[in-house]
Amino acid sequence: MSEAARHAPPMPSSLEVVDRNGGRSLWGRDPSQPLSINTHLVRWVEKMARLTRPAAIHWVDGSQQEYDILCRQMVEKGTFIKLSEDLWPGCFYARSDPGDVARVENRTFICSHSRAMAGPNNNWEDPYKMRRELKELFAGSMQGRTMYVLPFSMGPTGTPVSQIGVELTDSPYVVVNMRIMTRIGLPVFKEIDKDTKRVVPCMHTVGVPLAPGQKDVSWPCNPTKYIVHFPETREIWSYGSGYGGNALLGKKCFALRIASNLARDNGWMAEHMLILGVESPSGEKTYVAAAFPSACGKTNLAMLVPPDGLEGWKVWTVGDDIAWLRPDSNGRLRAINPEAGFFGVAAGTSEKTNPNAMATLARNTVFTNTALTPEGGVWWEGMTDEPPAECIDWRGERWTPEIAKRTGATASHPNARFTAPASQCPTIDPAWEDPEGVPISAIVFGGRRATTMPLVYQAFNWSSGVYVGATMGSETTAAAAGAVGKVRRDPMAMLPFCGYHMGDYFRHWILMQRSLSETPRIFHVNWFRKDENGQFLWPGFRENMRVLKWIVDRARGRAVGKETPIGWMPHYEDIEWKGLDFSKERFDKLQAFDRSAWRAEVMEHEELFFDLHDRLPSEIIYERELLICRL
Ligand code: O2Y
Ligand code: MN
Repeated sequence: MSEAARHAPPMPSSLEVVDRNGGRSLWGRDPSQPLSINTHLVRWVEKMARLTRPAAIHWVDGSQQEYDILCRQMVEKGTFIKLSEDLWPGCFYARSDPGDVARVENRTFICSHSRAMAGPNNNWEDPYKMRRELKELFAGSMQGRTMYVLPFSMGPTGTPVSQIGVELTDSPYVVVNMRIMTRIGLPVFKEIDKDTKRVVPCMHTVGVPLAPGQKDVSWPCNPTKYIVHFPETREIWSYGSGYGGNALLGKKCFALRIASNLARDNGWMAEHMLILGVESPSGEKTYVAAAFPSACGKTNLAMLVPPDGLEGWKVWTVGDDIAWLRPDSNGRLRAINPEAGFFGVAAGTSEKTNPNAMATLARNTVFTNTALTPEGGVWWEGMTDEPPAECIDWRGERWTPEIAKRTGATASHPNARFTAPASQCPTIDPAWEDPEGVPISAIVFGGRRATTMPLVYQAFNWSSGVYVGATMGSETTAAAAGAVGKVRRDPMAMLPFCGYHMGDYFRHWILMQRSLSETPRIFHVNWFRKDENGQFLWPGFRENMRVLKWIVDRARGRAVGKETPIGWMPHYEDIEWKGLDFSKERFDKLQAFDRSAWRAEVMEHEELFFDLHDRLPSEIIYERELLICRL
């Protein structure tokens, strides 16, 4: 227990707690009064308040009025800066602590009963030992702060597909961001009161208790961080960070790590995938789910604008990061996006690369760790061709292009983010909140590969497709010193997010076929293949629509392909080239199947499977053998 917590006065019961920022008059109600009649919830809140000893408890109703007051309070405290209402209506800017800028994978734990269940892909700790550690850390951790009781629904509230959590957090930044990213407040309490669904308890503290009279900082956080999941009891405990996936517990912690466990046990899938709908000129809609590791343009693909030459085609956005997929009563795989907002990477987002994202984030958005312009706007690298003459960088220092040239400092942090409502996306699919989900015809895996991987190929069948996903990899960029060009395996882009043993996860994928009357077709794409001079062979961005069209046509059984040892590939004439001058010679380079490179590739797969060997499904081993034979 911290020194400050040891000397804190005894915690009053929740009913005695008053809101010191104005109480009833400010909020139009007494926020310390429980908004749920669920006694389990009320008792848990009381128990956690006794542990963390907050100065006040605030039950979150999720209203616009409450959101506005929290934002105003954060402006007063210096956590938020209100952006120019003329330029960025309804938008706020936050600058994090420089030591709290991204997910902390080495501090992320899966505390299943046995180490084997977490697998070599996760950091494991004995759950009893971890609980003792967490109890110590959380004791008195919210002293001097308000504990927000934040109910949230992943998936549309009150629908059979949704999952409910309650996050107890001492961060108003988390409450405001979660209101954009998930569905929160009174309708969720109503669901909890029905007592029909198990609620996932999520504990979160920034880990900076305030002694009486102690002045707060604008971004409190603790250098010690713990992001802990208990898969069997479906609990999340997060300590020390206020940033992104570490603190917005509905996202990676719940919707992927805990949900992957729920999904395995209940016959569905929780995946790190975007979902998009491709509409043909005749109005036919085909939905595709796609998994890519970070920095491969997932948000851009989800919001793609078809290029000149493909007039009449349209891409609709269902989600940009997470998909929950389940078979319907006819055995068709359907997907929902469990989120309600985008927590997108700012860097590189522009009118050119993603006009739909720019329109989405133009209002009612929270920007974190971008640069702040003198006009009260935001800027980030890649947003415009010309940088601003000067601005304040993400560390709060004066920044000019000259300073950047001299010192190499970027104005925004590479992981700077926008938190924006999905409903504001111009291409949001009319069915994006349909609890039935959208029918998935194709699943796409992809990575960043300079060599070996063609632009696109289709796996032969479900189990060979699972092998393609299981072995997918991406090259590390120059940002990772000493490791440039090294292929890092990231099965299904789930390595940091699978809440159990990766071998069991592959088995779950293989077994899902049994619940499907027709499996989605599985593809692999690579937008990043380079020629012998190190130049990208494919223009990417909007032109990716040409590849999507072939995928859709294949999934609908009407496009031709040629058989190769790795799968089906398009001929030159199978791709729609209208509006793009792209030679057959260049296409052949892009699609080239290099037998010796593939032999080396398949040898590298062995590395991935080495750690997983005792729980690898036999189908994966057979698929590898078959691939080797074909090579
Ligand atoms: O917590 C962070 O630093 C962001 S991580 C993130 C955010 C949105 C979507 N995907 C990711 C990711 O790491 O895959
Ligand atoms: Mn992601």
